[in-house]
Amino acid sequence: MDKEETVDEVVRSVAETAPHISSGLMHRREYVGEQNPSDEEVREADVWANELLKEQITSIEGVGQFASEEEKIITDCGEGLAVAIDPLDGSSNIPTNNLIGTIVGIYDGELPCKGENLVAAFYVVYGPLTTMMVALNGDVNEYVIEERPGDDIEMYLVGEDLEIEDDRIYGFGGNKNWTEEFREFESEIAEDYKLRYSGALVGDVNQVMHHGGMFAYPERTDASNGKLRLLFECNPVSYIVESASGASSDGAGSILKVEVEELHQRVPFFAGHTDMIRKMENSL
Ligand code: AHM
Ligand code: MG
Repeated sequence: MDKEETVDEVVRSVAETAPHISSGLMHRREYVGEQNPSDEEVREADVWANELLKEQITSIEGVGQFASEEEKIITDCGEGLAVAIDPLDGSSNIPTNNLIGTIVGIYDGELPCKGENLVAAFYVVYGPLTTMMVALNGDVNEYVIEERPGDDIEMYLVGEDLEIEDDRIYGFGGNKNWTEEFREFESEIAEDYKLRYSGALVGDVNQVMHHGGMFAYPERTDASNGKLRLLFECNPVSYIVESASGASSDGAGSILKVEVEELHQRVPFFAGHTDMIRKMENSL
């Protein structure tokens, strides 16, 4: 299986799994009493979605490595591309039935490696509809995933070659522990833009993809690298945003250029309209 076929197969298999994840949430909303490698409480849904996706992805012939936000170590599964996932992003939104998602990065390189090695990235949003935003070969397309009778799925193209052109909204996380500098930057932004923050990266970035604007989870006074994980969240989202003519940043430059020291490393994260990201880099 060549690289292109492998990427298509990963996209297809996650799309096929998505309706099951969405419908299986109902009985898997509680905490299991364990913590993930980032020391966060895990819900049954996190574990279950990870198992489902891992089984699908590692069985694809052209996939050689699999890593997950929910697993300490990398799984070797043959020769080929490396896939890193956040199986359920925003899982604190599960009890309130707000948005959650799945984030996937497909790297042509040995994990852990830089975002520059990404060859494709996508996320699923489990909302009133299940949608998928796919960045591949410089284009970003959005699909609605619909389950057909008999377990088949259909991917309807609903947005083609998306570009972040507007700058209408902003959503910044971690506000209890912002630095003074970031607080000042936020007050300037708040004068001109409308606040939208959901607590799920996929939901907030999806709004930026549609309405234009900027997402941030910056350094916190109690956590200098913020909260979000480079390999599983920031790299794939940055690849999508940059493919849509937007920009990503760790405060100094593109997230995709950030050196990797460890699999579960966190990084201050900014992504969205290029002018807003440059303004942030000049202000902080
Ligand atoms: P998760 O993958 O464990 O759900 O954590 C990541 C989430 C992101 O989706 C979101 O941007 C952030 O955590 C929200 O954090 P907070 O609850 O501090 O606003
Ligand atoms: Mg996440």
